[in-house]
Amino acid sequence: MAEEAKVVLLGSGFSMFGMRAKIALAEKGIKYEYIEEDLTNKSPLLQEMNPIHKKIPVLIHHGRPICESLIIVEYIDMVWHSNSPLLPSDPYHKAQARFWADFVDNKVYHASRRVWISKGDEQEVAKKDFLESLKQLEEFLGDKPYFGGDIFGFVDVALIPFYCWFYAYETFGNFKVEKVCPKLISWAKRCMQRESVSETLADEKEIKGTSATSTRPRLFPPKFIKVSPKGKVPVIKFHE
Ligand SMILES: N[C@@H](CCC(=O)N[C@@H](CS)C(=O)NCC(=O)O)C(=O)O
Repeated sequence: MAEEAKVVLLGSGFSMFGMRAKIALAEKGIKYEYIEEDLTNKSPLLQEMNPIHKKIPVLIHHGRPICESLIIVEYIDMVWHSNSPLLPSDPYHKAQARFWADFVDNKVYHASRRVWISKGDEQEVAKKDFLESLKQLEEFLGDKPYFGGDIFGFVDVALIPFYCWFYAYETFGNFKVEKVCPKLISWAKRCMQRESVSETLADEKEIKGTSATSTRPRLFPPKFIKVSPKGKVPVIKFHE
């Protein structure tokens, strides 16, 4: 592979956003170099490639950076469009998929983070918001196998990384997603049958373990910066 044509992904630990990019690359069968970032000591490469937000994931293709996980997934889908399409070609269905992926970021993620970092009454409100957002997604899913219909696609990629975080949210918030959203859990188990997903998602107990103590608000403490033994990525580098 010519140096400039190389595909490189900057990711970190248990990031659900990084997992989205990994799943999309795996769905397309793209070989890439994975670089694990220490977010407590960001590399010059990350700062150069994402000078605005300095966040992972960043996809580097032909030496050029693409930032923001949903934009990365869409880029991967456009560049490698001949196999496993993730976004529908129909403009209305495409707009709908983008709407729900945005909903995952703006509703599910924010509520889940509040479940994670808060306590008491604040956590009760966060739990309610989190479950309500999942319920709305479950209603959109309906009886379809995947959010877009019969084919695993964009909204599935956007949401499924959160599944490995459910156990931690449930433990800290003392609730069960399955009780409220059984169809959503069946959908998640269906997604887990795909190698792209099962090989990417982190171990739920390991995720919960990162937060058992006062480190909870720090999602990615240095000692947990490692590559999951399940992660089958072509090249792994660690920054010193
Ligand atoms: N909206 C961004 C969110 C990315 C994000 O929050 N990344 C976190 C890791 S999960 C990060 O890099 N945090 C470092 C920081 O905030 O300094 C996306 O979808 O890519």
